[in-house]
Amino acid sequence: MNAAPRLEALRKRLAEDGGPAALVTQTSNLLYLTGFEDVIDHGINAACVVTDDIAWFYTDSRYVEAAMAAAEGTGWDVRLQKENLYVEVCEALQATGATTIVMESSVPYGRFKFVSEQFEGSVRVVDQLLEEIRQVKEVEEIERIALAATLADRAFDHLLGYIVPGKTEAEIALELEFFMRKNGSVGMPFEPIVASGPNGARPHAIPGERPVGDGDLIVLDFGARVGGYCSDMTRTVGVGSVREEERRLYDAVLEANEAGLAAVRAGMTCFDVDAASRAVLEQRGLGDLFTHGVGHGVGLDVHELPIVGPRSKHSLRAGAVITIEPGVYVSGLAGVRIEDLVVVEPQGHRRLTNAPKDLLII
Ligand SMILES: [Mn+2]
Repeated sequence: MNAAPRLEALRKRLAEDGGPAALVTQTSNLLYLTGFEDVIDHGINAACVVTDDIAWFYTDSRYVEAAMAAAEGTGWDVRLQKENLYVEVCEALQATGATTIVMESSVPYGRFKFVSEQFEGSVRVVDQLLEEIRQVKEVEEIERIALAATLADRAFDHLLGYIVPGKTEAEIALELEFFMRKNGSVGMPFEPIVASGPNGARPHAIPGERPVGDGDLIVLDFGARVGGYCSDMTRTVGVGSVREEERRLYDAVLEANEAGLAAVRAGMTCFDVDAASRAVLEQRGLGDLFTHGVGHGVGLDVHELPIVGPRSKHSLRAGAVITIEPGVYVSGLAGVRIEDLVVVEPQGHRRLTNAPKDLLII
């Protein structure tokens, strides 16, 4: 992907901030800023240094050859870290006359402290240094997220033929992962959630040895990663004879999901999208059982901006990719969550998750 416009967007942001040098070290930000897809993994030791006229990519000997190849023709100057990355970055920046460094606010404190001690000038953190820019996706980014979403849809369809009473949550989670990785997911954006029966009442339950059985609802929350981009979806299915009480919960959550989706369009506040979905559950007296926000942005990270929740200050922008995922959680009994991934458009949204949403009974 051509990442040059992203570098320019960061430079514009720095100019508005008085022209500090940016020192970027968080993995998904490095990936976004450089577009070095076949170089940057989650274990990489690397940093980008950006000013008006500098674009340095520092990394160590394990990555440098791949980085040089990726950087060809991009304007990035790849620099080999010899001993200590941050000592070398600070010395090089010092030599350019730079007086201020900004880092991501998500940087580990130890790293921030070390850079602050090394650099003879001011070092500060900036909220959403790149995350703000990352909200609005380029066409090619949306294409990749859509591919990841389609792969997850296929995995769900596959599971419908795999799940039978007696399979454990852990087996189902493994089958999900196996299917997605076999069909093109590079790793997993997050550990799949398979939460059956009362375990479903824990929104982020860890799949365990519980076998699924008659009367259970099973919450399946998972995603794939294609071309570096994540997808995220949730479906809740029933096993055998699902009771009336659980069916009512399901119908309410489905209606809340549809109400949330109907509220999505560019310019809408995230608060209002959350409220539109939440109101459905509140009207049914289930508001207290919905214990999280309605959704979040998805991209290189599975959770990114904007946050779609009751305290959110964000507004939806065209080209943002978000989830709509209301749920209800009844302690000791069951959980229901239905999550779709959508692209925000000027007049509405485009769904990237297309798996069926009627209550499917296995
Ligand atoms: Mn999600």
